Amino acid sequence: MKKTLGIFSGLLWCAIAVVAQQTTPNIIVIMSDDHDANAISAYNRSLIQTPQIDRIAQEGIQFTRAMVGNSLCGPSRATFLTGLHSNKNGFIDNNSVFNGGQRTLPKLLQDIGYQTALVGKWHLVSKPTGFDYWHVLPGQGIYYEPKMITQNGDTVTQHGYATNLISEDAIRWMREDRNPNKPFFLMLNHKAPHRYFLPTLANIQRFHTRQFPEPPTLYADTGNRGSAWRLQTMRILEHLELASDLKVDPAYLQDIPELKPSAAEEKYYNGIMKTIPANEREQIKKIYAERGEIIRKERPTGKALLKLKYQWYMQDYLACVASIDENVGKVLNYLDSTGLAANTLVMYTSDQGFYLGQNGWFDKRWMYDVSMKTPLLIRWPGKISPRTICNQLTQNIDHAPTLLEVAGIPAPKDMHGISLLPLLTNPQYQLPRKSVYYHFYEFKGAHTVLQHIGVRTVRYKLIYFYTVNEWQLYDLLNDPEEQKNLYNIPAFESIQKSLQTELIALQKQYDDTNPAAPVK
Ligand code: SGN
Ligand code: CA
Repeated sequence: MKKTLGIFSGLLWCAIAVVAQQTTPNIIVIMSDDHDANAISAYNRSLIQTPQIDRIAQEGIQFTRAMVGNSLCGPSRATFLTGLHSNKNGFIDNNSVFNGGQRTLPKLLQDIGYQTALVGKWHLVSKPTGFDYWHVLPGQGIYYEPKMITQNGDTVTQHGYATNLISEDAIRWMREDRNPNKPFFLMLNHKAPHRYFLPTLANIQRFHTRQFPEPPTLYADTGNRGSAWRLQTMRILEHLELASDLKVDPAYLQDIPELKPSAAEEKYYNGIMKTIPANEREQIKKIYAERGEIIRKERPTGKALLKLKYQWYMQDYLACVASIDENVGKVLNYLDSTGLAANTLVMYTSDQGFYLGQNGWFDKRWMYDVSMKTPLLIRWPGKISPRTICNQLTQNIDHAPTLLEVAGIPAPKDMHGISLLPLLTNPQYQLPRKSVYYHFYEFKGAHTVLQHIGVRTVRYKLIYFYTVNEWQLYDLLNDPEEQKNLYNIPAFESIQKSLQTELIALQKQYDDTNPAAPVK
């Protein structure tokens, strides 16, 4: 009798194990680089249609207040992997090296039986750890004929266009290499639409004749808003380069002293053009020659030049986004055609937001919503109701805890984020959070945005540029563009005080001792 019971309980455990295995969801995270939410039609229909990315929103949940804690590539990715703000995971700016020995999301998933894979942008300098398979771009990577680092340390040139290659490699891995008896976690990280925006021929053909609405602050005067605004170098007019960024052949610019590209820029232009396959290169150059002809004919300066540069920037950036959208479609179709879709959570996000002309800028870094906000869409059939919209404050520290709970294990208590799992299955659920914290460190280097910390609630934002002792306070309800600094305006005194108290509390909570003393 005892023996029979033993066999019976053994069988029962096997059965439970099989069911558990079948129901443990696969997880795919598609993370693009510098993809602003306004360039996704689920968020804003005025710039581009992205029907494939929109499918994730239509069949799942769309977050409208998804924030990052440090709006820069490496720091954002390090936070994604660790569930920790930069001060605790150690990757504070793009000059950092990721400590791959630390606890990460993929390692914790491996521990519970997941097979893990990473394809595309990595940008954390040290070799990836915690992934059973990885195949990554060195540094920023390039669009055409990108080099990729393989797991045995070789750097191999791939033939084709990075956005396609990365998706195709991810699909190949799912089809050929993964163990079908294990759940999987796949990170599919695009280089696009990061600078220097280089679209496919088909997509620049679609976009080069389009004109896009100008943001109301495109021509704003940015010289009179304090030290940080004065010191930034992210103006489309002066810092977005005609030859390298906008592919105007340097031959058109040689005779115009104020527009003549530097030797480095010219070299970069020649280098990227060479990467495009010869048969497409001539057609692409022909399209870009239109820009050169306009420059030669009109010799635009000031506002007229900014007007042109903005349109050309949008054409190229959005054409790069169009390739991402096509490739999201390929991944979703693969999941549908194999039946994997039913048990696979798909997340679409970016490493941060991106300026698309607001304040006359490109790039990110600031705690202003344009760059602090990132797109976040999640589809999980049978668990998340279609067309769910969430306006609650979330942050990229939440991703690791959320995905661990999705996989069935509690998040470690010392992760900074909060699991969004209860919210995914019940949109009425209120997250236990009234504010999010921000700390940007990288002043030296590209775009020179001063270091700052701050706190954002649903309604207000307080920012402290601590190296120059300057504060800003915004009412996001009445001033969503963050144009009117309310700091030290008597009517906002009590709000200011309570946000300062909240900022100190967050510094303590996350043990962020830089600046060493809590502010004020
Ligand atoms: C490079 C870019 C910058 C960009 C940073 C960080 N310049 O330095 O424009 O802000 O990367 O981007 S480039 O001339 O090399 O393109 S991030 O997304 O990797 O953080
Ligand atoms: Ca980025």
